[in-house]
Amino acid sequence: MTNMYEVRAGIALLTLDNPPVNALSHALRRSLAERLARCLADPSVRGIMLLGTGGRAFSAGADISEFDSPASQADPSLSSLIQRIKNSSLPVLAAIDGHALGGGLELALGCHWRVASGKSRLGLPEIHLGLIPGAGGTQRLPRLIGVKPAYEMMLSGRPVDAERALALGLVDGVLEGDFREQAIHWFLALLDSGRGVRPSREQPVAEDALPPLSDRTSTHAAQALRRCVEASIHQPFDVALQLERETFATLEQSAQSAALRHGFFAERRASHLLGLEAGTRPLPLRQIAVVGAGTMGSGIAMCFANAGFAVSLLDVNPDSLARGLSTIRQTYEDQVRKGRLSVEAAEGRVRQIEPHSGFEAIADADLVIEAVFEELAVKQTVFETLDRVMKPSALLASNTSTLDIDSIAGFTQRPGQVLGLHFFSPAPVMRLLEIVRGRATRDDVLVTVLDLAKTLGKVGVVARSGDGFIGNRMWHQYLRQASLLVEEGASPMQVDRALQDWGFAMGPLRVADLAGLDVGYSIRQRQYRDYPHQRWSGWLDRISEAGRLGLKGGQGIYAYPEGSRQPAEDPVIQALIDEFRREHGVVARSFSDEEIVSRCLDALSVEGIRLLEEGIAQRGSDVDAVFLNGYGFPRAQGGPLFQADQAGLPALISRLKLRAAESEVPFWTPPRLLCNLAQRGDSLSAYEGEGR
Ligand code: 3H9
Repeated sequence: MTNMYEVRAGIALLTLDNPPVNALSHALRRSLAERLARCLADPSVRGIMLLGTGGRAFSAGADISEFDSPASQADPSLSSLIQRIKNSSLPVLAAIDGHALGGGLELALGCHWRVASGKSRLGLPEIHLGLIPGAGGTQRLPRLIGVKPAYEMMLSGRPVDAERALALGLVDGVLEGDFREQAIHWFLALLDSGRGVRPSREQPVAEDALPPLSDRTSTHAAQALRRCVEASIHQPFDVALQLERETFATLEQSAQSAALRHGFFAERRASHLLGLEAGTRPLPLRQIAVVGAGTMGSGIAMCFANAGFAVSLLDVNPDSLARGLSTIRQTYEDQVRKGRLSVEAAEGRVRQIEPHSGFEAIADADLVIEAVFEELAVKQTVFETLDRVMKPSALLASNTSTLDIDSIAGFTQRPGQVLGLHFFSPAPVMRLLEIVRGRATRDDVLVTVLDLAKTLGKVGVVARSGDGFIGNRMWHQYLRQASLLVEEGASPMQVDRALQDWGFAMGPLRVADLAGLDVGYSIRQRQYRDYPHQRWSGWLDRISEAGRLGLKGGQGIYAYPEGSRQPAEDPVIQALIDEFRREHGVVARSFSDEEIVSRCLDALSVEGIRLLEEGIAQRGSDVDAVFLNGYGFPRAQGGPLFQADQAGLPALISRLKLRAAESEVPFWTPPRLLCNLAQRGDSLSAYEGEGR
């Protein structure tokens, strides 16, 4: 950080210089306070302008990594820095070029004037971290833009663009061209017109009724936010500000906020490859091709079109290609109908997807993603063809969810450029992208696709090749426990409800129905061969063998009366389960919801730890990022390994030993890595492997 201080035509430029996003760390706050004091003592200064460096961000807010540490409160706190700005005898302008978020926007709200460049985004997203704005935002924003819009902006956490900010009165001007020069110009004109210091707290708050919180939005943080905004109407400014400060401090200590902050950093950490050689640069990706126009291939093509790429969609079968294109068109039309996309944007996206039926047409693509039938022999034909046809520098990716990437790489003469890109269904919606690294995959290739994941708005997580990679391997253990719990006495509905009440988007047995029982059945038949020591409960297989396919067939573990997507308990299935228990001499017992949740979570943790031991996952937080973004794990619980840390590793070890004594050795045997970490007092979610 440089201590930049520059005076231009009587305007002191105080630069927020803490790359990459100018988080308001203690060092930056102190440096700003020192420079502010210097300005106020400098007779040549008429006005003070705060601006960010680099054009990426004014500031992304408080330094989240400082939370829970003394640095977050160290003098000057953000609130006291804002107070000094407010009390400044010289007018202060916030010149926003890029993101002004959280404490970054609160800092700007504390300035007397605000201007923004056209590309700026302004918001108070603290709610996504289980927090409320804690440096005056809940009081100053309602005063500036009105109670209702301010409340809605803070409750949704969604930033607004510069144009909207101007319409709301959040900024005083939107400037184009050379932003810094324009901002100086704007400020000088303001000062020359005789205007200057303008405290927002003196403006009254208009009374406005707040809309009620729905079940979905009613979190601790949302309730706290509502109380603070109500205080902005009914309480004096200082009293309400004190309430905000105390509420923020309580929320900062909450388990929910700790979990959400863990999720935030887990997703970002995942984008860094461990053991990377310095100077490794991403390769240019301009032209993209997708092979296979089925559900996955079409969905992947849409991901690229949505992110502004032109993409070739290839299918050698003209009927499949036509079907794929028709699905794509239909999906965009649905989005237009729901008001999510304009007609022009939808048409533009369809045009960005260019259909082809011959490989030669895609030979110049920089990256090709294969999404054909999940069988090694079929992949072999495609990869041999791609290797022959594609330009030598092209990267070849497979969307396989089960097959060995090294075998696929072996079909080519360029194994360093072969990798897995495992999109989840529906591809345009699901945020997770598992990036599967073969033994030979080059680091620059991985860095390239990690960057690509960000461009596509996905969370990319690197996994080594291995059965089920990270996510599906853990998922199968989780589903296996769900099936065993039913065998032992719980009902499918109880298992699903217990996990849903705990926060999962959907219970595992409902997901099995949604994914198709035939899919799970065929995976299990292979797993019985590959892992003979592992016991699944056979009732699930019997349902498939009875011809029930799950949701798509209208009946599976549940019944779906008259095409409904809502599962209903089916007496036929209860009878099938009872029969299965009788045959196997199982006396059904009752389970508490806590027992169900604890056992399913332990299964996820133990398998996640094994993935770390085997080096398939790079770090503990990657495992959490996978489950948060691909499997409906509740964000407010932070991820399976974060949960294990919260409950304490010694407690987990004791539970696993009990489970092993009661039933399955070696599945429940505590992994060595877990014992070592527990002994050292280290945590699972902060564990990092060795990289390469
Ligand atoms: C707050 O302000 C509380 C106050 O109300 C009260 C205080 C008293 N802190 O996302 P990216 C890092 S709460 C620390 O990949 P992008 C991030 O980890 C805060 N670090 O870039 C990453 O590190 P690395 C309210 C932060 O361009 C790097 O910056 N603010 C912070 O895709 C690049 O980030 C928010 O919730 C931070 N605040 O997106 C905003 N922000 O390079 C949180 C980022 O090591 N931030 N980093 O992986 C964001 O939403 C996005 O980062 C942003 C840029 C949109 C700004």
